This record gives sequence, C-alpha cells and structure tokens, in this order.
Amino acid sequence: MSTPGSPPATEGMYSKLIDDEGAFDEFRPNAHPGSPVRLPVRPSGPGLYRLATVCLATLCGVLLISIIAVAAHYTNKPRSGGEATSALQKQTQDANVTVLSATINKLQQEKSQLQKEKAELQKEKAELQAKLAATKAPAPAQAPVTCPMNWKLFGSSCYFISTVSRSWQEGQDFCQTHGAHLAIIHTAEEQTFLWNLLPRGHWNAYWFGITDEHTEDKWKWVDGTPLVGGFWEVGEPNNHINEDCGYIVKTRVLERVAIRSWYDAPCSMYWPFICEKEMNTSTITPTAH
Ligand SMILES: [Ca+2]
Ligand SMILES: [Ca+2]
Repeated sequence: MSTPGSPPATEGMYSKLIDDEGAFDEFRPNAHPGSPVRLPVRPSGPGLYRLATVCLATLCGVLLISIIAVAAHYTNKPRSGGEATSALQKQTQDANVTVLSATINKLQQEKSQLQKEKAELQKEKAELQAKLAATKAPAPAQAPVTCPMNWKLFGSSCYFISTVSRSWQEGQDFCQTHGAHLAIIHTAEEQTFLWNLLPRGHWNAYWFGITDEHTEDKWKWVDGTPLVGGFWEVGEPNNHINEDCGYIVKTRVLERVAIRSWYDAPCSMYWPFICEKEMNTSTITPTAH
C-alpha cells in the first residue's frame, strides 16, 4: 500500500495514461500547467477509441441489419397474407363458379325437359281441340238413302225379294253379284218388315243368310257372325233331312206370325231368296227377278 507523499507503486502505470495533449485539463482544477497530474480511472487512448468505434459501428451495423430484416419481414408478411387471401378468394370464386355452372346445367336440362313436355302438351291440346271442334261441327248433310228399283229400304239397308228360285248358295251368289248378300236379320222389326214384303201362299219359302253347314247346330250368318236368338218356328230347326240352310215361310194361315217363321231345309232345295245390301257402300242397280 502506498503512503501519502510517496508515489504509489502503480504510479508508473498511471503515468502512462497522462494526456500529453492536455485534453483533460478541465478535470485538473488544482494542477499547475506543465506538471503531471494523476487522473482518476479514466481509460483513454487511440486504440480504445478505435475499439469502441468498431464496436459501435458493428452494433450499428447489426442494428441496421436487424431493422432491415424486421422491416423486410413485416413488409413481406402482409404481402404473403394478401397472396394467401387472394388464393383463398380465387378458390372460393372457383368453387362458386363450379356450383353455378352445375346449377346452370341442371336448370338448362330442366328447361329442355319442360320445353319438350310443353311441345307434347301443345300437340295433345291441338288434337283435343280438333276433336272438340269435330264434335261441335254440324254433321254433314247426308243424302237421303235411295234404293235401286225393286229394292226396298229399311233402316240403312235395301232388300230385294227374288221371284225366281235358286239353291241357297246360288241365291247368295246372285246377291253378291249385286254387292249384297242373303239377308241378315237381327231384330224383330227387321224380321217383321221383311215378312210384310212377302206374299202369302200355300208354302211361300225364301232363303235368307243363315247356315249350319260347317258345324251342325252352330248357325252362323253369311258374314261369319254367330246367330243369337232367332225367329224359328216351334220345333225348328230340326235338321230333319240334313237341313243346313235357313228360310222364311209365309202361308195363308193368318195365325202364323213373323217372329216364328224360320225353318231349316237342305241347302240344295230351290226357293226364292232375300238379298240385303247395306247402303253405306256404293250404289248398285240390280235387275228384278
Ligand atoms: Ca242343320
Ligand atoms: Ca227343319
């Protein structure tokens, strides 16, 4: 340890720290100019300044780099966020476009289907309107039905009573040559009408258009339809001598009636016959027999 009035052991070290330039004179109020002064702890020297300067510059550089890095980070961050947001928006828009496209396609398909149904309905409507108009339209005036000479009108048919005798088939052939056929009698009114045309006699017989020649007792009309009912005399048809053709008999007996006047007889027998012609076909002009 040093004593007052004697220089300490470390004086030599402090003496090296003397400011030759007098830069720290203000810190020496009692010092005499030109005398060495012992300074308190006060590092000094060009090396230390340079070291401090380098450190400060390094710190400044680090700080500057940090500032730049942070600035760059926060400058890019919003941009990245914006890009992400933009990408998300684009994905959302794409999804919306996809949904809208699907919706449009579906609506277009439904529209096409509806248009098709509309066309069908319009077609059906036109057909119904045509039918309605047809039902409302007045029926065309029909020309009065007129029968050829010696043919008699009943209903919509003309009837011809022959005055010559033929077999059943020959009578049918004659009728057909005139666009007719042996009479087919469905109603009592028709039967009575024909009966009234026939003259009375001992046994006036007339072929009409019924036969069971194909199957016994299965009577059919000349148009192929089966007989329903009929106006047979009591006990007829009896197929007495292989009788397969029908005829009408009108005698002088007044008690005989139209609705019980049918008989069956062999088809080869010769009788007059009755032709019938429906007048919804072409007009014929047969000659009387
Ligand atoms: Ca028979
Ligand atoms: Ca008979």
